[in-house]
Amino acid sequence: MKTILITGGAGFIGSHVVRLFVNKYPEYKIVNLDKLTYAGNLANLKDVEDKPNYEFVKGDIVDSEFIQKLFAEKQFDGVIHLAAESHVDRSISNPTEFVFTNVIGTVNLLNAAKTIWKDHFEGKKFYHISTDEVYGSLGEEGMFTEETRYDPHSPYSASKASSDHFVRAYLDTFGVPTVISNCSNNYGSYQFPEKLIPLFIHNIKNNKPLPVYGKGENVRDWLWVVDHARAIDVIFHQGKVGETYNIGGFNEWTNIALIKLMCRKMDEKLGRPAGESEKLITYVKDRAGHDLRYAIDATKIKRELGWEPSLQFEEGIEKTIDWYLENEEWLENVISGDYQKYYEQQYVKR
Ligand code: NAD
Ligand code: TDX
Repeated sequence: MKTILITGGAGFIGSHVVRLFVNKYPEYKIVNLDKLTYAGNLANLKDVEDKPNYEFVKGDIVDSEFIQKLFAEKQFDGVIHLAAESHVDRSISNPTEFVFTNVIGTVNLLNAAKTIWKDHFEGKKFYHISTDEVYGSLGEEGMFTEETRYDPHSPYSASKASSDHFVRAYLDTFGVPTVISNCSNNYGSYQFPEKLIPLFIHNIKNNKPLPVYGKGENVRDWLWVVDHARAIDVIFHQGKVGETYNIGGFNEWTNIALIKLMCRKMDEKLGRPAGESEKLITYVKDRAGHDLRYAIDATKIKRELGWEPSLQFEEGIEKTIDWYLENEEWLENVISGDYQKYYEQQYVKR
């Protein structure tokens, strides 16, 4: 039986990855390590928490001693590292936290893998999940490929770029078998409502202003989170050590076009007159250093590993809006912080 560590499994993308691996690979033991920051929510994993091949460990990747002990105890065969501070706006108000978790936390995991696996790297894999934001910002033309030079602008993307460099350095210097993927913006269920799509769904529903940064002309390439989890599965199993794979949806939207689409769909779903929700759009001060455009060229992963997105965006956004409308309690609990109590009920009192 293989033991796989997934870090950040209580977060948005991590919970989809844990769910996929626990259900698809009963022969693996999946250990989910998460600090349960404001963004970590064990209620995201209620449907798998009682499975025999799943274990949750609460812990901080910044605590190097704890990480070394955990690796010694569990003897992981593979690592899928998603734990991170992930919100650009928070990185602007508190950059240091991003250095601790995203850079030092990643280096702590690399050190532990290097120590435990020593020179017996065969069959082992350290898979680091990164973002398209490390490549910087595009003008109107072109796409990010795996060869695009790193050019991060926000403290978030600078910390992710730094962690990517450490991951490559540990392969080149110590032989730790690493692989990296850089993905575009994800959307779907269980995303913390500080990010554009769940925040705006919540605000539209509650007739609250929709704060559009700048002119809303920034472009993002959106991918359904379940398709990202599928890509992670493919790369973990078939990706070549030392390689980087870009993952994206070939699905570019200006923020304002996306917001208007959400408004139209929600008018229909909430039985409002056409055009009603758009009145909530409020242009606010732009994000500092706001990258204009991201677009991922995901041809390498399709060519080499056969992965491509499974869901069209119009269908995906529809499903996503329905999920947040149907899971009002999840959203309210996340917002009120009640989900912290969930952890105590589930684990501390057991
Ligand atoms: P998220 O913020 O929803 O979840 C992050 C998780 O990491 C949370 O469960 C949190 O509790 C945990 N965590 C944070 N600090 C920790 C620490 N010190 N020790 C242990 N656990 C800690 O993030 P997400 O959107 O799911 O992103 C997951 C990963 O994917 C990140 O590495 C992010 O950079 C990357 N990524 C995200 C997107 C996106 O659109 N969301 C796109 C590309 C790449
Ligand atoms: O209130 C808002 N108003 C607004 O106009 C918010 C929260 C966002 N925006 C804009 C900023 C971006 O151009 O919408 C776009 C998307 O914003 P976010 O949801 O904050 O995502 P982004 O900054 O693009 O980063 C996301 O994708 C890449 C994730 O948060 C990162 O973790 C990932 O690496």
